[in-house]
Amino acid sequence: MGVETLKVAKEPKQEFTIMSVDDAFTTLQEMRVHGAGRIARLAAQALRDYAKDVKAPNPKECWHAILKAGEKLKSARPTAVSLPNGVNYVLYGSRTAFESGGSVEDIRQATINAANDFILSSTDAVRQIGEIGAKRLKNGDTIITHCNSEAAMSVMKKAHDMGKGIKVYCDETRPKFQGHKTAAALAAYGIDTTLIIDSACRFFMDKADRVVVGCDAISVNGALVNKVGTSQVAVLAHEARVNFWVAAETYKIDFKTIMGELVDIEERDPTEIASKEWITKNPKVKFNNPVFDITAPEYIDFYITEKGIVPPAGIYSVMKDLYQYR
Ligand code: RI2
Repeated sequence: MGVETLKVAKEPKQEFTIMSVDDAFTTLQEMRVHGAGRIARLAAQALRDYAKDVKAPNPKECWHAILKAGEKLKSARPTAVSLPNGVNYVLYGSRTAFESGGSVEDIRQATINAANDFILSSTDAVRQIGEIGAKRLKNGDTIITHCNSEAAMSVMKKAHDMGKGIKVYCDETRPKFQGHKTAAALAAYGIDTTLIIDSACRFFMDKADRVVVGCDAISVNGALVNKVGTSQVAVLAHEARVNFWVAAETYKIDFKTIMGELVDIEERDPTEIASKEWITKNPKVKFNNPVFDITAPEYIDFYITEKGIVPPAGIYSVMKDLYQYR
């Protein structure tokens, strides 16, 4: 996605109800909207709608107000890099208008255009990933998936559309059981879908041809950050000699990892893993609820991106091409 493509006439389809920046922040934090791509699009939409109404006496205050709103949205969740990358893409549009001497109206319009451009490109990336990934699946393949990923589901849905007769096992994906959502969506689409508990993954791995999962962040060395449990699935796949594929838009590459910075792993409330009552009754029990983990590049066959198939070792060169909007 280049900023030179900002001359968008088209408004994207309204995916989320219109909400203020504060409401979008809370919606993201409470995971009422989840999924790395969707949270980025929700933040871009909230920033766009903020820019539509922002009142500022001069360009500097307009840019600062938009920047502040963007910073707030970026802080809603720490791990999925799609969120800061999506917001930064929009802010780059606003900043370019401000730094080139634009008026309040120019800055507002540039923000709206950049947000629409991001939303359209993000949605289209999911479609392209589906097309590219589905071609790699074979007729009758059995797939294991983890959590609830639009990009991974796009691959499976497209393969189904192509008449490949695939079968899918969905891990439940504790703590929030997002695999239930995946299973419901794939079954409703007509795919032969089975819901399994997370700890049955090894049992079913012997029946699988590949694992296809989504992605929250990719580090420069090709490591994957995704919903907790993904790394266990990858190790099991490796041991059973089953392919492990990751469906990921390129804006999930985390630029800061090139400087050796690590991806923050979000830790969420213990009530996601035990009831309040149980926690109160067992005061000596400690809790940890990290919701993402890291899969080493050696367990990943390739990333399916909107730009094509990329092996983990190829992530750095994709990152270099994307640097233009940082
Ligand atoms: P898409 C989700 O995170 C899951 O970890 C999923 O695999 C990933 O985002 C990518 O999802 P969360 O927001 O962008 O549910 O492919 O914590 O939809």
